[in-house]
Amino acid sequence: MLERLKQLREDAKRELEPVSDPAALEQWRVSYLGKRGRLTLTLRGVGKLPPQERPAVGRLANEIKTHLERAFKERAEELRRALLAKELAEASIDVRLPGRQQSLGYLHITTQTLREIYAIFADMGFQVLRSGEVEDDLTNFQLLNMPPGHPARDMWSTFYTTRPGVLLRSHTSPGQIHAMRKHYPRPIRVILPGKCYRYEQITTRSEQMFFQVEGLAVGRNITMADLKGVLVSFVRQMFGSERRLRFRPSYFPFTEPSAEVDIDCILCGGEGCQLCKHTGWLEILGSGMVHPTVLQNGGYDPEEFSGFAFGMGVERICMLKHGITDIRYFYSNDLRFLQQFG
Ligand code: 2NL
Repeated sequence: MLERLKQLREDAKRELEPVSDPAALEQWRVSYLGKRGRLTLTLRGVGKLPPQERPAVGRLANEIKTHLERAFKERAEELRRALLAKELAEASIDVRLPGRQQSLGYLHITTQTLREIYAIFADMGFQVLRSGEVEDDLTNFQLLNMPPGHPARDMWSTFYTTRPGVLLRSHTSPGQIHAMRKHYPRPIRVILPGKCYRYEQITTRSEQMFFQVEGLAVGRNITMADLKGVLVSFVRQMFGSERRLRFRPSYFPFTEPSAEVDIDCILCGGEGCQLCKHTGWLEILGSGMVHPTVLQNGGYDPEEFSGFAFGMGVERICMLKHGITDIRYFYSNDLRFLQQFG
């Protein structure tokens, strides 16, 4: 029996020698150490030996078992390393190749337009001011000369929150009230950009969220000539130095008098086309002299101070400038649109 075991050990050693792949190694393991392997069967037979032979045979068999198990583990590890080395050698990285080009990000077309507007007004002494998108009824409407029930409130379909009197601002004008209350009694020259919200039918011309930029100047001896000068300068820098402007009487509750500003159509130059609906003019912003009641609500005495204000839709300005025909492109995240401005 001892001889057979020693023979088994020699056989196992010899057969393991040429094993060079995981499948052959597994086969070797099964044939010696598996359930029906040679060593396993031998160990099972120990019980049938005469009692005096059992200890020596058992000891040797266990020794061989430990030995073969260790040999198996070592060879498995050797094979794993050899395979890894082979893979590394074959799939080596060529460090001399150029890296993959990283694409740089760019600003959204709305942000680019906003920054153009800031730059033009900054040259005329206007500071950028920001205020919250959530407002109260008092600041969004009442202080802007629209008491509860005022018909002008129907110009905007406002989003109200579940908290009474708290709403999403329907225009940037409430920010101007904050500006006046903060800066009184100093003169003011600010522009106020930001998101506004209106519960409206979504069409090619209107989204429920859009950007406005409002401007406000308050001081002594400010007249409508100042309003005109500032707006003519802005429009010509934004749309070209040859632009003609038309100030058309209009109505806003917070200005008196009020005017809407048109430019001669940038497509047809005033001849009449689809863009200008054959009028020759494009409406680009609303403006006026700050209503005395609104000045007073901001803390300024209308007998001593006067001011002008204006407001424009940023996407509309951008659409006219770039010939964009549908406002829904702005925020639907279609890269085919956005990348044109990258
Ligand atoms: C438009 C017209 C406008 C104003 C906004 C304003 C603000 C204060 C006082 C007076 Cl605190 N006016 N803002 C004035 C005239 C027109 O916006 O069509 N915007 C898109």
